[in-house]
Amino acid sequence: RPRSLSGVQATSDSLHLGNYIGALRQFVAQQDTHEAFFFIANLHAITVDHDPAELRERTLRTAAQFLAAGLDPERATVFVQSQVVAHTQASWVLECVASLGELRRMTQFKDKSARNERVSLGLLSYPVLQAADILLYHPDVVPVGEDQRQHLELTRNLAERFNARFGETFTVPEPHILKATAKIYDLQDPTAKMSKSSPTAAGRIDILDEPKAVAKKIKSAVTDAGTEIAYDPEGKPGVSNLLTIYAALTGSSVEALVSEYEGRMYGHLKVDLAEVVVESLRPVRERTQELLADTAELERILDRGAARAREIADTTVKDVYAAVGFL
Ligand code: AQP
Repeated sequence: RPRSLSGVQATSDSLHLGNYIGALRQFVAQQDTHEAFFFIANLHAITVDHDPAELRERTLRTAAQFLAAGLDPERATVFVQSQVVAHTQASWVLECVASLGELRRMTQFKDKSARNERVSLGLLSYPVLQAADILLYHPDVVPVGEDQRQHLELTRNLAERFNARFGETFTVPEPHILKATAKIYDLQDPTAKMSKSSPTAAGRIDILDEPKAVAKKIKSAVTDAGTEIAYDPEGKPGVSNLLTIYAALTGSSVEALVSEYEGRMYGHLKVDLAEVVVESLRPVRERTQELLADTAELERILDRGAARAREIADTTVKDVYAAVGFL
C-alpha cells in the first residue's frame, strides 16, 4: 500500500468546512487505500501567541473531530505531533539544510508576520518543521489543500538537497491536492480562502456550529447582482463556491447541479445547501461531543497512535543522524 501522511493544526476549537472538505474527508478516504498517518500539529500551534490551557483543549478537540469525521484508529495512525520527539530532532537537522532566504519567501510567513506584532523564530522556521513532519514517514502522498502547495514544494527541495549532500535518505513526496475541493472560500468574501483566522466568523462554517448558525451563514452568503446559477469562479465566485461545497458534500457533479437549478433563484440553492451542510455535519458534531465526554479514552487512542508513529519516525532519525555524522 502507498503511504499517506498529513496534519492539521490545533489552533481552533472547531475545524471549518474548508478543513473538512479539503483535508479531513480525504484522510478518511485514504485510510482504506493507504497506510495512513494523520497528526494533530500542536508544535506548529505555538508559533504565534497562544494560551496553554486552550492549546491542551484544542488538541483533544481536534483529535475528537478527526475520529468523529470517520478516522478509525485501527485503520489509520492518529497521533499528536509533540508526542513523537523525532519531529523536533529531524527539524533541527533540516533547519541547517534550509536557507534563510527561501524561508523568508514563504507566502504564509509573509502574511502571518505582517499580521502579528511579535514574529517568533518559529514562525519563520515553521515550514522546516513541516518538512520534518512529512519526511520522517517517507509518505508517497501528502493530502492537503491548495494553500499548502508552496510548503510542499519546499519539503521536496529540502529532501532533494539533503539526499544530494548526505546520500539517499528521504523519499521525495508528491502533494495530493484534489482540484475540485482544494480551496473552499469564505462565504462573506468569496475571493479569500475560508480560514480559522478570518476576521469574522460569519464567512466560516465550523464543523461544530449549531444547525441554526450554519443555515444562517449560508443564507447570508455573498453572491452577486445576477440571477443565473452558473459555475464561473472568476465572474461568480460566491455562487461557484456554494456549488463546490454542494457537490463535494453530496457527491454529485457541479454540472449536474447547474442543470438541476436552471431557472431557479439563488435563494433556492441556499436553502437546499443549508440542509445538505447541516445534515452532513450533524453526525460529526454529535460524535465529537460524545468523544469529548471521555477524554481519557481519547488520550489512550492518541498514546497508541504515537507509539506506532515513533516506530517509523525514530528509525528515520537514526538514518538522518548517521548520514550527517552524529555519533
Ligand atoms: N479553505 C480551505 N479549503 C480547502 N482546504 C483547506 N485547508 C485549510 N483551509 C482550507 C486545509 O486544511 C488542512 C489543515 O489546515 P491547517 O490547520 O494546517 O491549516 P491552516 O492553514 O492553519 O487553516 P486555516 O484555517 O487557513 O488557518 P490560518 O488562517 O491560521 O492559516 C490543510 O491541508 C489545509 O490545506
